[in-house]
Amino acid sequence: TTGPVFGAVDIGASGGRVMAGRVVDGRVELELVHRFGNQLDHRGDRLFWDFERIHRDVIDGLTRLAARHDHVVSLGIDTWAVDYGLLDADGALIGDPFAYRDDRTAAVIDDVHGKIDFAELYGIAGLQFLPFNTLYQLAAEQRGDRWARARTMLMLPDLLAYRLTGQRHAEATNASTTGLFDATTRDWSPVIIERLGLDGSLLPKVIPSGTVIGPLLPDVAARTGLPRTTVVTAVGSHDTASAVAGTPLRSPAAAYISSGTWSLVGVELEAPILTAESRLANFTNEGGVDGKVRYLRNAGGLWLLSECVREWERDGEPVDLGRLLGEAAEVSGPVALIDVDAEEFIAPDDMPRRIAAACERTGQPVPRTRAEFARTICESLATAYASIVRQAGELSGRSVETVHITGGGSQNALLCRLTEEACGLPVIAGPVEATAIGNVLVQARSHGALPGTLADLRRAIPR
Ligand code: ADP
Ligand code: LRH
Repeated sequence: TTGPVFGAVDIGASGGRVMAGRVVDGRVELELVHRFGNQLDHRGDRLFWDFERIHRDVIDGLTRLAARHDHVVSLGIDTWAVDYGLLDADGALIGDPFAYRDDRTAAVIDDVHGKIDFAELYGIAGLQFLPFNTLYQLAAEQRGDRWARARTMLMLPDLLAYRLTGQRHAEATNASTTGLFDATTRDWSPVIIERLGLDGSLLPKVIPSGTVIGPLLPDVAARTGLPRTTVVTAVGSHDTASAVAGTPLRSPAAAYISSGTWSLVGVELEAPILTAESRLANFTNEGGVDGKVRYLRNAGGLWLLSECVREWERDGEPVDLGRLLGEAAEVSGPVALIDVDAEEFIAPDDMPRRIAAACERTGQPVPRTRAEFARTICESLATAYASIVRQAGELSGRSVETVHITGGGSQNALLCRLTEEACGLPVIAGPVEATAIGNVLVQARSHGALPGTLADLRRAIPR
């Protein structure tokens, strides 16, 4: 091929991909180069990510990318938020990163709020309460055995970038999910850091998305076959930041739903909303590409379904998701609704039983067939989507007119239809790969292949 190629490494909780992106006639074209599974690693009572496995998959993907394309100019990396690795004084990773579904933070949340109460935290960081936000995870680390050796904290995309380039930075969109970040100044919050008794030197310098981090380390270039001149460019390294950048929002009246393991539902703003009303609605102000604010709610997502499927497949045949959803669409009669946000659904394992128990407890018909479970999940997600879209409009003073669904959930026709009905607004489905597209858009602009503002970039999103 000719023309610059941008490699997008996009890793979600349920799987990762390495894609080759190019700009052809002003539009991004994506080619899947490598896809790999991702899953929680249970070790005793604890949940981890097997970082070396993820790293190997990234290297494999980059090796395939190099075999297919000569002109790889840049790489961008995004992953899910909130999780991190700790480096020791020699720059070595101290053990595997904990996975955010690990419940060890339950013991420290009150303690954290005793040092800085939630209202004050919200006024600075503007984050919705989630028990796994990085600040609670670090508070648990402070009681653990790795803390004494920890010198640097790197969020997962920054940790991968460090492995590829040797450079340590904190990309802003993902730093904004830690709870240690000031949503207004867009830098680490000295107040929160001090109150939590953290050493500020743990946190690397913040850089905005679009910044060139540096060239590949010579051994990474040699191992993958990528040119020594290939650089890593910071993208919206929080996957949801890239997903929102890669959503064809045409006006302030457009809301988005990034629907995957989680559902991220909201609107894009110019400035954070840090009011008590917003706090009580548990809306988050995460940092977006180009200084935008992703004003959204993190709600439960297709994890509910993928965990049911995992359970059913455990001692049976593989489940055909398309067929299951087709049968779910045919279910007639009353359908039970669950609270997709309930903390009881955060942990892995035994999901059908937990869903059935929630239906029983609330006096609703208990799903019996797999199709009924799938229907309950899709109806419950659609109901949550509609209520959050409405709230996002109210809290931000916008009248929402259209709703975009991106990510894996945009392939779920039942979910899209139910969402349209529940919102009473037109739903535009896709792109499925909004995240990888957003990743490529930011790189392409940094390297002169696309011009201008975020609105300009969005015109390059494939139809
Ligand atoms: P993440 O980035 O959080 O890992 P994805 O955006 O890749 O998640 O979405 C994964 C989810 O998308 C799956 O759990 C599944 O429910 C849904 N999905 C993926 N492919 C399809 C499909 N062909 N039809 C319906 N749903 C799908
Ligand atoms: C989606 C996501 C979401 C976070 C969650 C931990 O992949 O990054 O934005 O809230 O994972």
